[in-house]
Parts: sequence; structure tokens; C-alpha cells
Amino acid sequence: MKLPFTDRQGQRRGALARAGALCLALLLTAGCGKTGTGPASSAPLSQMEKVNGALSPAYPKDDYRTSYEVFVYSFADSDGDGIGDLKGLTDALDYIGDGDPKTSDDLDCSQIWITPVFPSPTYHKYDAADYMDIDPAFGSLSDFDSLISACHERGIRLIMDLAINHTSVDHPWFREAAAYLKALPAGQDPVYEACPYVWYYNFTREPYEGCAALAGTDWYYEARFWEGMPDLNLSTPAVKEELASVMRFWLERGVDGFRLDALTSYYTDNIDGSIDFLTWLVDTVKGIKAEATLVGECWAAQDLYARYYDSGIDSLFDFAFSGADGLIAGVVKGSRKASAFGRALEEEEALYASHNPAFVNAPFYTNHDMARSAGYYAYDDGARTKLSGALNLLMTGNAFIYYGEELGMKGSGKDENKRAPMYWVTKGEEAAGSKEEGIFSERMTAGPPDMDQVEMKFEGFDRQKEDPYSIFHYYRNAILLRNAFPVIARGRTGVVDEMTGDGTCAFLRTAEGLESVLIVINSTEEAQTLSLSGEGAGFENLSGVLTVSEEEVRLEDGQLILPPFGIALLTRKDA
Ligand SMILES: [Ca+2]
Ligand SMILES: [Ca+2]
Ligand SMILES: [Ca+2]
Repeated sequence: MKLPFTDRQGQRRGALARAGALCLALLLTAGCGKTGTGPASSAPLSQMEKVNGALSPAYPKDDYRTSYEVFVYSFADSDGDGIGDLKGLTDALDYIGDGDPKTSDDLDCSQIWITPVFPSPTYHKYDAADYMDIDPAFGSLSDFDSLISACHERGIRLIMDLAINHTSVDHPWFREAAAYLKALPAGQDPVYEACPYVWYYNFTREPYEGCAALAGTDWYYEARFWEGMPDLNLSTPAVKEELASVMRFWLERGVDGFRLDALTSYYTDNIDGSIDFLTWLVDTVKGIKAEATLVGECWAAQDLYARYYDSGIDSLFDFAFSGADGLIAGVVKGSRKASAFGRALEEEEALYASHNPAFVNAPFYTNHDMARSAGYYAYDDGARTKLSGALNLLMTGNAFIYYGEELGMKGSGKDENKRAPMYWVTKGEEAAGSKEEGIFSERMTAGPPDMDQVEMKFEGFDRQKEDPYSIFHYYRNAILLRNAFPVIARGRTGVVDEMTGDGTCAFLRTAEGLESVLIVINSTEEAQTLSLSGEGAGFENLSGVLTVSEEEVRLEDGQLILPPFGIALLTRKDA
């Protein structure tokens, strides 16, 4: 007996008690006799576990990682004040990646991006009041040192968010400058020696678009985002010296690199100026720590952000594929053909390489500024949410996951809603789990002030962990494939025309010295049958699968049968 995934989810969301629902899920396929905690022991093996479970994943040591974005305020609380903190994150590392490829209750990510942790008046902390300390709500420098050590023990790199286009109005640099200008007699010009901090910002008596008035004076200052975030003057040598000291401070503390905020705003409407400054920044960081990695946020059209690779930066976020209107969502919704995915990969790999042959793409699907994926697909039972995650994770480079997407969390509208509490424990199940398992309701954060009540569509980690067909285990398997087949992240894409069309996309991923793989994707809700043909001929080993339900991928006599939204990874028979 087999019910569709939708029916089972519907029943599980109903009034059934947790134990009864779990037992029902088991009965549907095999009976209710087994006990245990992980899906491998408590439920019949899914095809993903049977096929992918036989692989030998290894952690990457190079730049081609799988990264996890942690919005610190909302991730994990250690002291019961409802605010996520560094100790809470450290305690939760075994969820992000425990350094053991054999365990199945964690994601096995190999890099973490933490949103800003500097002292700041806001909950998001993208406006620093001090670049060389930790906000007390998040912990201390000592907590930060512990976090770095714990990451490195697990083979995880930690990169910090560096928002240096602007500071907070509470930064002493801005306070000094403002106090000086307020005390200056009207009409008199400031003197550098008297207060160099005036030159740290873009003060002017002739305001232009993007300026705010400095109260009590005839001065204005550039503040592109809002009046509480004055833009730094990145041309001032003293500012560059300050920023170099900041980066050195954290790199010497053990940080593995930076995520750079708001590249296009370094010099608004001056692309060359922004790229020049970025070039200085890349050279400065590499001069301090050659192996440090940098990933830039250049929220712009693809041909424009590609140009920022001229700076020599390692990685740029691949915005073209992200968000509700991006290529991934388009393919999953069916508004774009499956073939567009493979074509776009081929094209962008050539485009980025033309600007920096050593580029490491930074694909991502959502982030803290975007509506979450679960809201993109009306009436989705989880299948489309899963497939979209796989498309992100099957891209080359260093793929980023925004926390909670691996659980299908919801959140849209105002920014606070996109940063809802990490869904450790299913609502109404506060007693579930244990500290030993890493699942306990005290870890849950309260979420940002002014957040609306965000109702989740799928269950929390405590429940998804137990369900081999959950979004969590699907994401975990997609990452497992990245770790087991190094060519996925490091190779180049070649579309197999004979197997690619409106609803299917097949491509080879190849790199010198690495085993090639053929990846075949069904982006539709119908099963698809394909002949292994063209350059796909000879890839007759079914080595990995990503399946959204109990329906399995089959390979029979050179015919590949993909279930709805199914993905197959094939290797050469003679390899
Ligand atoms: Ca806390
Ligand atoms: Ca693990
Ligand atoms: Ca600026």
C-alpha cells in the first residue's frame, strides 16, 4: 500500500498525535516494528539512503564548499533571553556539520557565513558602532574564539559579514564628526587636523540624492540606505587604514574570510570606482592571509556583477538564479524550460571565467533579504521546495544555503519575517527531543522585534529528522552528493542536447583529474523516460539519486525513468 506524499503530509498535519502519526507513516510502507532515532533505523530506507548511503563523502579542503548562512539573532539561543547568540550557534554546530560524513542527523556543510556580530543598535547589526568587538547580546570575544575553534575542529570554515559601505550613526567616528560640525561656526570650513573623522564620511553643504540632513547644522551626509547608516568615504586614506586594521584583527583571530556587503554601494553609480576599491580590499586581505576567501554581494544584473570578478575576488553571489523571480524558481514553477537551467550554467561559467579564470561561483537560492522559498509554490507538498534546493546545490562553486530553507521554513513580506526563529522544534511539540539530540525548545529564539506571526508550512527539525522523506533529509542528501562527487562543485557544465528539453535537463560535469558525472533532472510533476544518448551514452551506473517521494529512479536497458521532480546522478560503467 502506498499513499501519495501529499496525503501522508496532510494526515500528519492533522490531529493525530506525534507517535501515532509516525507509526502510520511507517505502516504505509513496511510496518511499525522497528525502533530508533534516525530515519535509517526507524523507517524503511528511502532510495536516497540506499543509493547515496553507499557513497564515501569527504569534506572539502579547498574553496569549493557547501556554506550555511546563519542569521545570528534568530538561529540558536543559549541563555534563554530569546536572542540567538554565539554560544547558541557553537552548541548547534553539530547540526550544520559535525565533521563526520557517516552521521545522518546533520547537513555536513563545510563553511558558515555569520551575519554581522559587531556592536550595533539594530537587531540585524548591518550598521556597526565598533568593528572590533562583539555585540553583548551575541556574546563576547571569548565566545567568538570558542566558535572559531569549534568550527575548525569540525572542518568548517567561518566567514564574517563585513558591512563597510556604512557605519551606524552611533559609531564614534560619526559621533565625533557630527559633534565637530555642530560646534563649527556657520559658514566656516572644517579642518582635517582638528577632526579627521569628518573626512571618514561624505559630508556636504550641497545635498544630492541619498543624503540626510545633520540636525542643527547646514550640513548633509550621504546615507544611501537610511539616515541611521552614514556611508563611509572609502577614498579617504585613513578610512582604508582603519578597515585594513579591522580585517587584520579578525583574520589574525582565525576568521577564514569575509562576506562583503553591498558592493554596488561602495561608490553609488560609479562601477569602476567600486571595482577599484574592491580590488584594494582583495589585495589587502590576501596580503594578510593568502588563503582567506572573499564572497561579495553585488545585487545587480548578471552581466554587471560578473564585472566585479575583475577585482580578483574569489566569489560573487549568483543573483540570476536566486529568489522568487530567479532562474531556479522559474524552472521549478514551469515558467522556464528545464533546458534553461543547463544553458544558463554553461553561459555563466564562460562569462565569469572571462573576468577571473580562478572564479569560484557562489550560487544561492535565498538569503536574509529575500522571501523564503516555501512561499514561492502554491499548494506545494514539499516536492518543489526540495527540487529548488537541489538545483542550487548541484551548481558549481561554493553553494550557500540560508538557514531554515532545508526545513522549508516560511517568511515573506517585511524583512523581519524573512529572519524568523530557526525551526528547531515543531510548534506544539515543546517537549520533543532532548539536549543530547540537539533538539530542545529552549534553543528556539523569539525572532526579530516587529516580526509578524510567521506560520510554518512544514514541520520543525525535531520531526523532519525522523522522516526519511523530509525536506531536511533531501537537502542532506544533496549535500552528500556534493561531498561524494568533487566534480559537482569543481567541474564545468556541458548540456547533453539529446536528453534535454522542456521538462528535463541533462548535463555532464567534468574536470581534469576528477570522475565525470551525468546529472539528469526532471522539473515536472510527470514521470519522464529518457534514453542514455549523445554524450550521456555510457553513463550506466546509477550512483546518486534525489527523490521527492517513495517513487524511485529506475535505470533499465539504457532507459532512465525519472519520477516526478526526480534527479539521477550517473557515472561511467567503465570508470
Ligand atoms: Ca541569547
Ligand atoms: Ca555528519
Ligand atoms: Ca557608498
